[in-house]
This record gives sequence, C-alpha cells and structure tokens, in this order.
Amino acid sequence: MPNEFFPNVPKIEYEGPQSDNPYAFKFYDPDKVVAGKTMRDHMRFSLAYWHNLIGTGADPFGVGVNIRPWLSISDPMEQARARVRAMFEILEKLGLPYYCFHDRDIAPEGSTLRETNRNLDTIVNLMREYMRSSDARLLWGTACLFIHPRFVHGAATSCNADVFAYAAAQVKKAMEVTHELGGSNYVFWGGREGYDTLWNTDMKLELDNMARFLGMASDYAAEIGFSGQLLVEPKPKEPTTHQYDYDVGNVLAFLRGYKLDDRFRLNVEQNHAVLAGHTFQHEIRLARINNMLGSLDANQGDYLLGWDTDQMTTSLYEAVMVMYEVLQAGGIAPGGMNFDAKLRRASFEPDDIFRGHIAAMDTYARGLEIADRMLQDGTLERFIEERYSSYNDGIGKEIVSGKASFVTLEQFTLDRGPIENSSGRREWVESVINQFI
Ligand code: XUL
Ligand code: CO
Repeated sequence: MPNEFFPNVPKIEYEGPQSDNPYAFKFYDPDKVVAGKTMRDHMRFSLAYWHNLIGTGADPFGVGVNIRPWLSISDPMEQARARVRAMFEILEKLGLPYYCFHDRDIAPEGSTLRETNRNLDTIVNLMREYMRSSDARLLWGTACLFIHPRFVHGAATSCNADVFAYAAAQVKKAMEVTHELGGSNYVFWGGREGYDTLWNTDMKLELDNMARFLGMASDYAAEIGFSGQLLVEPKPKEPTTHQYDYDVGNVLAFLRGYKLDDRFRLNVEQNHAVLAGHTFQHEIRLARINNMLGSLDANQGDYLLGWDTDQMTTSLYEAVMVMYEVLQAGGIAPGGMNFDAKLRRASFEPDDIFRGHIAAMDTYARGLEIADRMLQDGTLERFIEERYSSYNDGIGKEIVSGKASFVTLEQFTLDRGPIENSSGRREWVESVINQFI
C-alpha cells in the first residue's frame, strides 16, 4: 500500500454505523450484496483527477489554500509523476475502483501539440505501470478544451477553424490514450461550447460544427476499435452564458436531429441538473427512459448558490433519488458514479480528501439500501400502476395501441357525463419515501 502523501490515513475499512472513526465507512461495505450485486459493483465509484490532484481551492475571491505537497514540486513533469503516485495512494486507501481525468490534468502542455502528446505518453505509460499492481481502472478519459487561451471562443464551436482543427487533433489523442488505458467510456463535456451573446454568434454554424465534431470523434473511436461508451455531459451555463448541451432533453434532441443518437449516451451530473432547473432524478429518468443513461457525475450543488459548487454528496434524499433510478435502469455499468466533486475551500487539509469521499460513499450506500427496500416493497410502483390503469383497457388501450384517432375519441366523448379523477396523493407518496428512510 503506497503511503507517501497521506501517512496519517490508513486503508479505509467498513466499520458499521456505530463507528466514530473518521477513517472508516459507516454504510459503504464494498462486498455487501444488495439486490443481487455487491455495493462495489452497483456504484462503480470513481475519483476525479482534476478536483483531487490539481484543485487548489482557489475561488474568484481568493488564492489556493489546499495543502497538497505534490503541487509544490516545481518541475512540471516531476509534479505530474508525483500526482500519479498521490492518485494511486488515494484510490487504494479508499478502495475506489475507478478514476477519470482530462488529458491536461495528467501531463503538462509543451510548446507544440507533438511535444504535449509526448508528455502525455510519458505519464500514460507511468499510469499503466501503476495499474499493473492496482485494481483501479479508468472509468473515462476526456480532453480539456477550455483552460488554454486558444479555446477562448470555444473548441468545436469556435469561430476560428484552426481551433476546431486543434481540438480535433487533441481529442483524437485523448481517445487513443483512453483506449490504451482500457477506459470504459470517453466523455465530451462542452467546456466552452456555447455563446455569451447571440449578437456576435452564428448559432447555426456552431451547432452544425459541434455535430460534425462529434461525428468525426465517433468515426475515429470505431477506427481505433474503442468499444467503450461515448458520453455527452449536459450543462446549461458556465463558463458561457448558454452552453449548447443544456440538459438531457436538449442533448437528446440535438443528437437525434443530427442522427448521432445511436452513437452517444449521456453522462448526467447533479449540479448541472440543478443549474438547468431540474432535479437530478428528472435528468436521470429522462435519460433512462430513452435508453441514453450512460454514467453519472455524482456530486451535489448548493440550492442557495447559482453556480457549479460541485460538492460531495451528503444529502440522503438526493442519494435515494439517484439509486432508485439506477436500480430501475438495471445498473449504471459500463458507466459509473464519478465524484466530480471538490471539498469546500475551508476543508483544505489533505485528509479531507478522504473524509469527503467517505461521506459521499456512505451517503450513496444508504441511498442504495433504501431504494432497494422501496422497490422490493413496491408501494410506489403499485400506486403508479393503478394511477395509469385507465390505459390498460377500453379507450385507454385504444389510445396507447395506436387504434384511436381524433374522430373515434370524439365519438367516445360527445355524449358522456362528467369525468371522474382520483387524487395524485403527492403528500402521501412522499411520506412513504420517508418511511423507508
Ligand atoms: C464541469 C464538469 C467537467 C466534466 C468533465 O462542470 O463537470 O469536469 O465532468 O470535463
Ligand atoms: Co462533470
């Protein structure tokens, strides 16, 4: 077990709800079987490289505060190597089975793309070395198309064709290294794909180009034999005023409109759902019923702040919503639950990385057990079935089987008496959930 950067943190074990050990799981018991699968296999938890190995805790009002010994190494490649060591120490100590990264998180840019790719290869080889003696696997890779100044106007939706070309070349390489590391998925988050004002924007060209870009990417994935899922991650705003991949509904329509929907699925994130004015449950449900649910960025936004706070999930209610949908989807694999989450700025000690992940892992573990009990009991599902039972026979059956038309529906209705409705019983339904919690 590596023990270089977090000497005070032991391997985190399950100790049960009575434990007061901050470095122990209270509810996440990886080998415990729930609904026919171990908790480990249900959750497929993943570490986000950027928040944990790169994040400094800087915000628009203040400098970085995080104590991260590896960040003080001045040689960029040496620092990149140290970050890999720190990551594997975190993964092993937490027993996290997966990790995710952006290409530029793991290795620094050189002066040309060729030099940058060389740096990337060096670090990817090092990661492959570590993976030989670790159980941790790559959940997904992605490309950072938003930090460097060249992406000031976006990447695939930039007004500058040279930038489109650069982004394509960068994603080509990012897909190759994801494939080399055995990644299960590849993610497209449209970093700056959007606009600040329509008064300077050719929206039609930008959207067409974004579709062209995704089309080329999926062609290239096939060319190199990458059989993992390709995932688009919706987000409505930040950093642009309007991001094109607004929410699940919007991405779904976009992919269908450009005939890309059979090649992509969705990576759905709680905080992005909230920014779009939806619950996470809404976004997961919409993806699920359209067979587009690919993976989850498992975090939590602050309901009082209007930006992407990317917090560790500690709300049990949120976790129940998530696991209720995931169980009904038949699981999240080959996706996973990636902690695209950072610690609050005031939680700056290295050990907070562990406390934060333990908190979130325990929250989802409880969510899983509660959702499983709810589904086994079936009270809510029976209520829903009964609520829509008018579509099981008579005129309802004619409607859903496609036999009805406006003419037959008029004939059915013209001489009928008043219609009777039943209560939706929202308060009772929500109280049933509380009984399980
Ligand atoms: C940004 C965000 C990204 C993606 C990966 O809000 O969620 O970190 O998950 O690019
Ligand atoms: Co995300």
